[in-house]
Amino acid sequence: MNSIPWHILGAGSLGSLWASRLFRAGLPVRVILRDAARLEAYQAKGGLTLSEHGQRQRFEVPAQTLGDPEPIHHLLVACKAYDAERAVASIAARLASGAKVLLLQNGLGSQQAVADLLPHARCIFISSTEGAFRDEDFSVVFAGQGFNWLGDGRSSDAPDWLATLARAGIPGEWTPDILPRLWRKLALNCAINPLTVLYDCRNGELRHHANEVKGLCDEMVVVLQRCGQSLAAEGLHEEVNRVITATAANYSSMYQDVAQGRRTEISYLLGYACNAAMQHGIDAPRLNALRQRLVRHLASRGLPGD
Ligand code: NAD
Ligand code: KPL
Repeated sequence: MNSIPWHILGAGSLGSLWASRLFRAGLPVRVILRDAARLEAYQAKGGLTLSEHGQRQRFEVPAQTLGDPEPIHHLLVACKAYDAERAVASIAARLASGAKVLLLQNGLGSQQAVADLLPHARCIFISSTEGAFRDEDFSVVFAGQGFNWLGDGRSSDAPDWLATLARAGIPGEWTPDILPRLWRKLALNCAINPLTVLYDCRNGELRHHANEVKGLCDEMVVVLQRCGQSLAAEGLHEEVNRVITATAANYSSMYQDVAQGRRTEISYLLGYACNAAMQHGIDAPRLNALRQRLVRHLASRGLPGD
């Protein structure tokens, strides 16, 4: 099992963090890059750089392009949600039958799209609270300790390769309840992230918008319950307030995306919640109004509303 390479699709923040840790543990790893130009840029850098606890370390992780013929047995998809399906489609022919495909995307929607594309693979969803950002091309800063919940929504037994992740220092645990976890994180993100963008503020400043936060949580709870996600709905407002307090000094991930002129994952977060409400015939005026305000705000910054 340990001689089977881990292919990492998407050499951005989380992809580089995972690739560096697996490689450092002596496991075979390949980074998959878009094309020959990206491969050349990667080789010029001499590999991936990981900054952790103030120390920078370079790892000469082997890299290849999407078109490389090597079969893939273990794939980690570390693209943004809006890129995942297209990126996976471009390497689908390389996946061995029964391949494990780990999906790191935030929100919901992209995982199902990838799973539908790969009926012969075993797709595993991950809900990650680890934090990383790129300080330069192929260089990542490990900014926040966190945890990874993994599951496929079907089996309750942890796969044997999970121990490999632990050996590489990647904190994680198998859960039969991965969908409730993904929904819960989506709900937290819906109640916090768009407001931080619209009010141009850190998470903690949302304490001054308590009624608006409560109204969004109340609607989210109804959406979650109607989607069969009562577990994810339990005590949502209290947890949102706890997260606002615990991360008061932080800027939300969506805030950071917008501030840096990057496309957001709105369609897989607030957009997904609004669509789910519509499909269940739920009137969700606050969530829908928030989505419209956010889309207008993004357009004013020249960013896509999907
Ligand atoms: P990122 O933008 O830093 O990295 C994505 C990488 O994928 C980029 O390098 C991009 O060039 C590459 N990519 C896109 N399409 C590709 C293709 N067709 N072929 C090859 N490479 C391709 O993104 P990230 O911050 O690492 O986030 C990845 C996912 O993890 C997102 O859904 C995000 O919400 C989630 N997440 C991120 C963090 C974090 O701290 N960064 C934490 C939790 C969850
Ligand atoms: O996950 C987050 C994010 O910024 O994306 C938190 C901190 C929970 C805020 O929603």
